[in-house]
Amino acid sequence: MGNVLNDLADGLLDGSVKVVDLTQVLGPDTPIIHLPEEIAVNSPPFSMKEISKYDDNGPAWYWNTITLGEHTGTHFDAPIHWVSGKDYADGGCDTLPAQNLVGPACVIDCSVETAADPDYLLTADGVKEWEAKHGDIKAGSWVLMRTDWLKLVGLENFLNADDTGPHSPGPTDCCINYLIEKDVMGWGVETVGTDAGQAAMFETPFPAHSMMHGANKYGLASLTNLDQLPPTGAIIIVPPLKIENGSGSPLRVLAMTAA
Ligand code: 23J
Ligand code: MN
Repeated sequence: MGNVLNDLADGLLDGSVKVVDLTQVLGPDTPIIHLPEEIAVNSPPFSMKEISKYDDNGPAWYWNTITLGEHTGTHFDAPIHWVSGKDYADGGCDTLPAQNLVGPACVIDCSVETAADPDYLLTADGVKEWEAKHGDIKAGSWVLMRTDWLKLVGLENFLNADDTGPHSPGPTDCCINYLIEKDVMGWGVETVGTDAGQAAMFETPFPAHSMMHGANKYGLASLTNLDQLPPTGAIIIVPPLKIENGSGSPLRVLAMTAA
């Protein structure tokens, strides 16, 4: 135990521990969730305005002002994002415990199912099947749903919406209930939000949001490159910006894996 960080340091230096970037590029083309205008105000897209670029506005420096919603691109959902989690004193971006922001990842590969059906839903039985192969999910783990979504549909079709609404994969309410029973730390996906595209119409609407945040647990959305992670063994690092009373934040998500 005393040598665990020394071993990690050696692994990082000799390349036997690989760092994988699970983050999408954040820019004007970053897909944003679109909510029905009758029920909700939508988030603005990302935008960037130059302050100076080694010019009259700042001779030796380049910097920009950015405008974006908290839930833009690869981002973290804090418990206070949802009404069910609003009263957790440690449920905001500035109050959640740092210890919760680095941990093991269980990666459930749903890429084949999603390629066959963009509305694919991972069930509790699907999670149990994964556990039968890869071992029980430990309390405090992050559970990540691999769908290869960006590779499958591209940035232009990321929301995959038609006149029946968005079509993208996600969890069932029973799946989320099972993960809460397992006392996971959080739930991450490669789609625009932690719930399926059709989740507004579920019997329990938005289960990943309502139930996970109701249990003081976290979400990660618009992850990418989950195909580069093993089913178990990776460690993810997921600290949101320390926004005062923040409901979530874009972040850089890094994973450490054995090369
Ligand atoms: C607000 C309302 C509904 C949803 C969302 C945000 C997200 O997906 C999000 O980014 O948290 S479903
Ligand atoms: Mn969000």
